[in-house]
Amino acid sequence: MPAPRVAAIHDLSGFGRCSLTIVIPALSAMGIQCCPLPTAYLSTHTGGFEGNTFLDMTDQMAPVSAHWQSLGLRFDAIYTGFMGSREQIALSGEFIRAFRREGTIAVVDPVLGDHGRAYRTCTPEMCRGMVELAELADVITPNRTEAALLLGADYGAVRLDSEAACTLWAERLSLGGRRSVVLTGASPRPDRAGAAFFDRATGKTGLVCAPLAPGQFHGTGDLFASVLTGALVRGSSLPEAARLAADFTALAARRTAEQDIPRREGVDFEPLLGVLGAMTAPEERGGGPR
Ligand code: PXL
Repeated sequence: MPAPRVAAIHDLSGFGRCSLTIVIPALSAMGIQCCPLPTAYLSTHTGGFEGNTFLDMTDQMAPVSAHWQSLGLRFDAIYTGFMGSREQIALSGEFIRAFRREGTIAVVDPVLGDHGRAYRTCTPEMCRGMVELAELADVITPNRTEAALLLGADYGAVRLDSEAACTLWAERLSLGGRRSVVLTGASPRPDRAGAAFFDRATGKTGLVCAPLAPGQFHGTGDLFASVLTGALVRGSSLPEAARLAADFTALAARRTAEQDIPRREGVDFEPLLGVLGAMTAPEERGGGPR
């Protein structure tokens, strides 16, 4: 049975752990072939490092897509993340339209900001573009800041401090039930962290939580969305996938908190990749003809 295959449209940041340096190892550990389409190469991510380089790779995106189409490649999922420009967001939308088939899962992680603020690279125009890209998604994985930006809501209004509030915001992000939502940063109790979900397949909402690790680490959002994507591709339901993503992200955050490393170096997850493989459910859907 061939490994399931995911096209991953994210940036490659050399140091600091985020996007492809998390997406590729996490999906590989889950037994999934990851085909990266890098949107940009940066020396480091933009959170906590000054003077990072930024090589824009927008002009590669359409030729890569055309080549993959000429090869007749099929993907079980298309998974998008951090975007470097408005044009990249539009090209990612074209990629989804070109490669989407029956059963393809489009996961859009609308990477726009954190802690109530848009990332310094993210312009209002890019936010508008991300709203449009997210309309093509089967599943979106915003954090609280991104939820506010997607909905045009005030950050302070998006309160995730009770189960009812968390699931209400998840449902509000579903475009009237047309897409599934996994909203991270849910904190129904001060000692718990997790995600609220709206599952398009069942119309149900719910919450998955794990013990809160001390501190917050760069890349945990990318790790969560990668594990969620991997589990969905392997046939898990949305609640099961959210559960695995919450559990593994909490484990990685706990391990990171135990290490004496600067916060900007990100989530210290690599020694846990074997554990992620062991936690991953056996493939239910099978590879089959793509
Ligand atoms: O983790 C999100 C992310 C991805 N890629 C780059 C980033 C960030 C967050 O800061 O800077 C380049």
